[in-house]
Amino acid sequence: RLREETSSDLGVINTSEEEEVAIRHARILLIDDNEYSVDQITKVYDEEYDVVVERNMDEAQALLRGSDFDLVVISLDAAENDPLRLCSRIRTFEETRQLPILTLVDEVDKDKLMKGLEIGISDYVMRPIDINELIVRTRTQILRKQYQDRLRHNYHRSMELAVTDSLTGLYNRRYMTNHLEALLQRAKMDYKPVSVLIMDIDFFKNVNDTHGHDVGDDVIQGFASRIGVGVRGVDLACRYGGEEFVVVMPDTDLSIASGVSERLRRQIADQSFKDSKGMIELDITCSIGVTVSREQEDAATLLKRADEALYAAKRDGRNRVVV
Ligand code: GH3
Ligand code: MG
Ligand code: MG
Ligand code: MG
Repeated sequence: RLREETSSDLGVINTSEEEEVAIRHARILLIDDNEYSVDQITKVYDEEYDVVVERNMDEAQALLRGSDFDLVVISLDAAENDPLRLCSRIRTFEETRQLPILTLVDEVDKDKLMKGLEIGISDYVMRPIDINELIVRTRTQILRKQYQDRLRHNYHRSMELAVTDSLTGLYNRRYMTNHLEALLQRAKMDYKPVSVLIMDIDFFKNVNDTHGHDVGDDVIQGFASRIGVGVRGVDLACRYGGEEFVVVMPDTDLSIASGVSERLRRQIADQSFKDSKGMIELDITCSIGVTVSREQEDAATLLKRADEALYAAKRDGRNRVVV
């Protein structure tokens, strides 16, 4: 009950059934050079997990950095190698820092255990191994790891949602405005032109009215991905409103920006759009207003001037770029 409440507070939806499925697919790396114990452990693990056995510490380290394990089980009394050094490396490297480490340690080797705990091993099982204890401690570590993965995933997802538009995957208006504001601040110190273009699909209401809102959405998505392909990595494309888009181009003067605008306009006009079912083919055009920053200007003023240019492009007959 307590666990359930904690989970839902954090926005994590999980049923115990889902957890069971996840745990059964867990991947374990077992690092041990004692054949008897490898045998004993893999017999137990094989029923529930994907187990990879490695006897050599350097090989193990390479394996860990290259693939996605849920748990590493390390024997601290591996004879020829230095298991504690491996533990410490696992804790040092970014890719493996979060990986749980379960150690197997001889009852008489309290020293090694203490060092391991200092390095940050997650748990241990004493030799001679009590199988039931091994099963429970293994399971607990895997559940914790998978729970943390879900939290991390949800965190990244919510960060992404805060800055992007869900239909197109482009940045949202607020993020673009902040970004533009920051670029203009920088431009105050060492003057570099920032160009901005606003695009609006021509007669888009007709698309919705004739084919429905879903087809309209498909066109918006297709339109957005053509913008994404058409601009440089340093340029920032955003969905500004319904079927309006803004591209912010740092260190770009007006002649380059109008060139980019003209290329985008043609990329839209020259190739027809299809709906997601592939049933409908539509010829779409757009109008573009483009402008460049002036000294001491804020984002709102710059965007307003681009919008006025867009309005002029509409008034002059659409499917055109106005500077
Ligand atoms: P114009 O050439 O003057 O731009 O004509 P237009 O018909 O495109 O007019 P306007 O840009 O003012 O209107 C855009 C329409 O886009 C209005 C709205 O119903 C529709 N729209 C806005 N957001 C969405 C959306 O997310 N999905 C769909 N399908 N339609 C949208
Ligand atoms: Mg309009
Ligand atoms: Mg429009
Ligand atoms: Mg519009």
